[in-house]
Amino acid sequence: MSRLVVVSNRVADPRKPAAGGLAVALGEALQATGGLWFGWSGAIVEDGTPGEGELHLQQAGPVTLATVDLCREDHDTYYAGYSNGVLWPVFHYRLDLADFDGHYVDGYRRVNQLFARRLLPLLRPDDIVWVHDYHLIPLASELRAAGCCQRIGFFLHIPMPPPPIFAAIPHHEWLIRSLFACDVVGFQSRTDLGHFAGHAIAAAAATPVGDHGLDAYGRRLHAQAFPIGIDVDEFDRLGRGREARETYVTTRDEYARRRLLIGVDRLDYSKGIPQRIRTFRELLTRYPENRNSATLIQIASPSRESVEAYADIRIELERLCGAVNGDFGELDWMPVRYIHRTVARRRLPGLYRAARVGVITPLRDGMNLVAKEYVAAQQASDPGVLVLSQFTGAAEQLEEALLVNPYDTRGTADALQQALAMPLAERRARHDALLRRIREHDVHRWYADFLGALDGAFADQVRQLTLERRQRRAVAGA
Ligand code: ADQ
Repeated sequence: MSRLVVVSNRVADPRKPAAGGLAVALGEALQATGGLWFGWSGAIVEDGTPGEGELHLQQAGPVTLATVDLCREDHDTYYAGYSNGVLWPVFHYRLDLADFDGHYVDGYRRVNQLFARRLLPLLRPDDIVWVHDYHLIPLASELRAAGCCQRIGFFLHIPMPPPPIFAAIPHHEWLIRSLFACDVVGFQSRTDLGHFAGHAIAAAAATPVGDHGLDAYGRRLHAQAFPIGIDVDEFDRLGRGREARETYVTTRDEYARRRLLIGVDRLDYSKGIPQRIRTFRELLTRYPENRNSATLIQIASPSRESVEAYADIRIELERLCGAVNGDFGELDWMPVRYIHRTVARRRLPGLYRAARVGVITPLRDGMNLVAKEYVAAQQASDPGVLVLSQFTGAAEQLEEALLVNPYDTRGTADALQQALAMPLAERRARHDALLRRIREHDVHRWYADFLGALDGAFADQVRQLTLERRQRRAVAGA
């Protein structure tokens, strides 16, 4: 049968729990088909040659992990420069933070060519290739140029900006043309899909065909929204585990006299963390009954520290948290607990469950899986309330959350107050509806729908094989 080949900037061993939900879920399809996962090894060779990098092959059970090293010049231009200094800010609508340095794009193209050169000899004729995210937009066209005929899909995990913002990228036409080398292109939301189609029609004279087709550059592309989800059952299992239960009990006991609000993010300017701290300050100012009571735990894991904009946000955040704690804190109450660290995945459900309010307020986010994890971790009998930014992909699905505009400090503070005061019956009704949607659109459905669009027969085989594997695991565990 066909084999799934996943290509992404970084590669994870799907057998390791620390790999996270997406790796575990993709790992399921990879393991079922004896697949291949290809990407950067994470190693930077200081004096290496641009466009060159050693290939490493490693077996992780039935899955082959194939990784390539990058030299310093390629890392700084492809990864830090073009991917995270141009594409990430522009795709999150932040033209002000983009650094359009002309030579970044050369490194970006060079590394995509390197990946195509290293990957092509590993491919079998009936492989299904699934490329992930903004680092690898030109990969399909580089593969085609080198003679690749296999089916290729591409999924964009981050937002697709509106056409006028996208057109500010000097190489926007090349990026769109590259995507037309794929068979299927997937987006997180209908909004993102609309932006892509709008740009393809306006700038590349693409013609819409049927529900999902776009014709341009002599090819037909299937473009569709495939909202990503979480593995609800895996998250349930984590939540019942010892570490999650311990974390829940410790946190609940320590804050027994307080009401907890929680934010969990990578420390990234797109996540709106400084705005969140200002909103929390507004809550304490406008609703003084929360003083000496409401406590915001903000976990922000270190991220992309070699990119300048990320160092700036860290300083801003420390200043803001220090000011709130200085102005409002008491000897026995610190309003904001800011933790600049990654929390072990096994502990996350316990932390979410202990918090009365999940504050997920990015300025812009492709989906945001933390919002879904927060809902999945709640106790159905006494659930917390999700306050969610209207600018996330998740907001298109999670209508029963309290949807907010994170730029509107006052309006968001009012929503936090509403969440803290919400009666049990309303909390239950909202949680019940949210959980149903999260279950319905879980990560299994996401990859099954995407693979189905790419190759229906292959998707059916994967479904059958993963079902059999799950049944075998259940029998072995019983
Ligand atoms: P991210 O921007 O990384 O991903 P998100 O979806 O919020 O964002 O989180 C992904 C995972 O990281 C979640 O499982 C979460 O638990 C974990 N995580 C985040 N912060 C953490 C922390 N401080 N400690 C421990 N774990 C943490 C990109 C896009 C998103 C999109 C995802 C998936 O930017 O919009 O939802 O890909 O497509």
